[in-house]
Amino acid sequence: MQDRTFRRISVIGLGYIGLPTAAMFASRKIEVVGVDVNPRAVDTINRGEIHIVEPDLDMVVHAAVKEGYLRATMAVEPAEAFLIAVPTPFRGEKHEPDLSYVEAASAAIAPVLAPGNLVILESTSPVGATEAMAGWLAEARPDLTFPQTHGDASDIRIAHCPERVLPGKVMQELISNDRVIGGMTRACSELAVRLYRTFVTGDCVVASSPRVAEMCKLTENSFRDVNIAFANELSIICDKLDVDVWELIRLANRHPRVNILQPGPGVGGHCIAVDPWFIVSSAPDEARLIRTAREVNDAKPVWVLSKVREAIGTYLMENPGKTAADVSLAIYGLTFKPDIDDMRESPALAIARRLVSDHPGPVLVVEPNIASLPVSLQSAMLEDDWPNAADVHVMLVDHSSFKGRSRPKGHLIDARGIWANLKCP
Ligand code: SAJ
Repeated sequence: MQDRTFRRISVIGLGYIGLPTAAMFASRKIEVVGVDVNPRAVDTINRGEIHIVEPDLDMVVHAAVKEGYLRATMAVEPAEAFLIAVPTPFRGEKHEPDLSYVEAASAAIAPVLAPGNLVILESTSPVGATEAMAGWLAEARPDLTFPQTHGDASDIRIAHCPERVLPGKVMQELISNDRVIGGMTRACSELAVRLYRTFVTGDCVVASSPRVAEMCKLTENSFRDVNIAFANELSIICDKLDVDVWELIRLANRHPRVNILQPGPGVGGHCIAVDPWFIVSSAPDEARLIRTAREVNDAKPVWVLSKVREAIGTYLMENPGKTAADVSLAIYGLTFKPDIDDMRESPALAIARRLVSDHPGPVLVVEPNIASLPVSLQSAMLEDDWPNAADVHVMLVDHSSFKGRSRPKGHLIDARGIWANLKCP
């Protein structure tokens, strides 16, 4: 039988996490009101369409809107549960977390809060953010009681439940991943578990506090960042020592307790390149390894660029009489990882931008997942097919459609190891 505790759920922020989550609740026949400050997003969703790219999201949103379970608006309405899924970027040289969107969302929902309501912070947040949110809500609504002062007897329940889904697989992972739920009190956690149980088949694991849940999410992404940094550093060392890093990793990974990740042109996306900074900025003297990993990964695109320049120099030495303007470049991939169209914080895009602005010769970009080049690359040529010829080839993203292609002739910088030695000796 369906749990009727939540007749209406409000999701604040209809982006990469908020919209799929809203659609998921709505697919379980619960009324969902999505709130966003972007009128274009609101209109698009109300037409049953989506403004972001994520496999299978379009049909779930379409069905939910058509059946009347999901609608979007710019004004907050009363609900039994509020999920806040707004951006939490960092700002400044010290990478301080910017909680202004969470603060604005708190200010927006505070006027409509009523006793018995549940407020969940889903955005990836620095440790202490949920308590700060509880403080902002309490300040705005002195007529209500909150868990920080009234414990399990509070009018309002508050929890942190970080999203952990992988872009590209959001619709599966939302259902099947385990959820970490950090309520401010036991009653808060129990109500939050009840909410997620409406569609989550993974375990809903209760953390002893929101702080543990906040740190848990930051730790997961930092763990991955540190491991990718290890692979990226190894690739630079191996290049110097004339060792094939992909062969090396494949061999080392045959050890039962070694599992090295893959080097690449750097770390992109809006999560792994951001979240570790929340740990670093809260413990700058202690978080030495986490900071260094960020620096190693951020420096990788610069190293790839230096290898491209080196290859152009070698080509010119081999072809006396030619100038840099005669050298054609082919760049393979712009997205932040394979088989998506998302270019946010993409190291491949950063490398391409720099090459297009600095290189005087022709630049081809092969990117099958986009229809047109971003404005910053307008002087390049977009190819969705394999180019016939180029003097220097720069492989940046291992899209499935690139694999199995024969190694292009000419100089090659293969940042993804597509054409690495695949056979074990
Ligand atoms: N990358 C490598 N080498 C690897 C693996 C990844 O260079 O071996 C690069 C990718 O090319 C990409 C970047 O790292 O540029 C990040 O890609 P990703 O697939 O590792 O992760 P995201 O950013 O798409 O999603 C991560 C996930 N976190 C973890 O796997 C610990 C996801 O579960 C989180 O929900 C998401 O961050 C988030 O929203 O925080």
